[in-house]
Amino acid sequence: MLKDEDRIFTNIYGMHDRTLKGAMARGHWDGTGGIIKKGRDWIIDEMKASGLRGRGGAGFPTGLKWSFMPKESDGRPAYLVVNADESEPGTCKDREIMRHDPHTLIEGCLIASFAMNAHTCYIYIRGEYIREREALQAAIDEAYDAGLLGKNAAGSGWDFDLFLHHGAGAYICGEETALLESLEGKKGMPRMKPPFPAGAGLYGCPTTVNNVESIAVVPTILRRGASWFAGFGRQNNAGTKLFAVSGHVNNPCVVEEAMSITFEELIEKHCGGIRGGWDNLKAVIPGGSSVPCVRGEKMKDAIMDFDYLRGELGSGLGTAAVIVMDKQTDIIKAIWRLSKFYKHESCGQCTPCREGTGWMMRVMDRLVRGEAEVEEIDMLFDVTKQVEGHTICALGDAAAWPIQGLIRNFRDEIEDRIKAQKSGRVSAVAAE
Ligand code: L3W
Ligand code: SF4
Repeated sequence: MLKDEDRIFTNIYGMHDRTLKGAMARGHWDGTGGIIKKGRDWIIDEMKASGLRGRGGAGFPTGLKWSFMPKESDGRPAYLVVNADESEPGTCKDREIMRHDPHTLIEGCLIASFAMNAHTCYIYIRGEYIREREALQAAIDEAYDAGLLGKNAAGSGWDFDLFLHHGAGAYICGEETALLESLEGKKGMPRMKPPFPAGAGLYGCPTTVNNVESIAVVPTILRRGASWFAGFGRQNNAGTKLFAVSGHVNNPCVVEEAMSITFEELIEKHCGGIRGGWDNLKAVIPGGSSVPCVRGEKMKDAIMDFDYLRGELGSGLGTAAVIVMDKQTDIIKAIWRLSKFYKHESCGQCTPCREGTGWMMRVMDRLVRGEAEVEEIDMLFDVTKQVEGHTICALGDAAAWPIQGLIRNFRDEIEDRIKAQKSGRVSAVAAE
């Protein structure tokens, strides 16, 4: 279990003073100007050596991403944009950072922006996060008043402005290019990539979009050293990580742990065990709603990191939003609900996603009630394959993968329900 002194987020439960005074007492903003004076190359090299992989779902190496930004200005301004549009079902970790530990994020914005030659950073925060934006704005105001932001920020010699922008409630604006469109005042519709934002992002200028957690861990990594951070987890899966555990555990929580902790340890140490005991575990979605579910019996010894969950279990760490479902769960209905979500949130600009999400949801709707033919299960799987990889952004994949996970892992349950319906034995759960 991670020791308290190795936790980056020292106020994740809001037990301490979140103001600048409290943050400084907990070690934030300590020597920030000095870190910046070590220079861009040093910062980016340290971030690469730390092994930090993006915490927003894709796990792309953060230092490498920063290195894509132009080293010298070509006349266009560069931007850092922080993706605080946390909307992935099950995901509620960035919320805790912003409302209880906002200075970790603000300090990270300054250092990361400097490393990428950006004098301006925007934090795009989910519209529904009203308390979080109040906390964050108050912290930004305090930082300006203390000279930590603005001209010669934190005595670094770097002029830096930080703006908080409120989203308006669309999940798709969490996709990085849709977010940039929205920030520019347009409809939040994803752009084709390439070009990646590092080449042409906000207002056509070099831009890096990073998740809140990815930026908030930067100051501590640079203060304590890349090798300290790289010492947690396994090779290629380094660091500490916020896990947001929800569903049928005795104590749902957000907790910072070492990457590569086993699922069993995570649940037993922090969540009070599975409701009804381990024999009652049915399924887990280990990384937010976009990754496939895994059968409970495969999860107990699972290593909670990018490579194990994808490589060994065909799922993913995603945002580390761990959704636990016990045997009382109607798993078909749970995945149907996700299908409905993705259909609702599709921006509609590409046909496989616009049409496919509706199509998949309607078949799922019938599967929940058992009112389908067994052959339709394969047909539905086929449709998910037509959507996957054929769309502009990852929402199409995100809609397809949960259904693929359901069919791979719980086909027997779907078939049983269809057979029960045909023989007039439909279960009370399914008929609700
Ligand atoms: C320059 C290249 N940049 C990649 C950059 C790219 C992006 C990052 C990762 O989706 C996933 C999605 C969700 N030159 C580059 C390059 N980049 N190649 O690296 O890119 P990518 O395409 O792998 O992923 P993405 O489009 O950022 C994120 C999944 O995460 N997810 C989480 C969703 C989370 C939320 C939330 O609420 N926080 O919505 C969960 O699984 O489905 O697959 O910056 O530009 N050659
Ligand atoms: Fe829009 Fe869906 Fe296409 Fe993404 S995949 S651009 S959400 S229609």
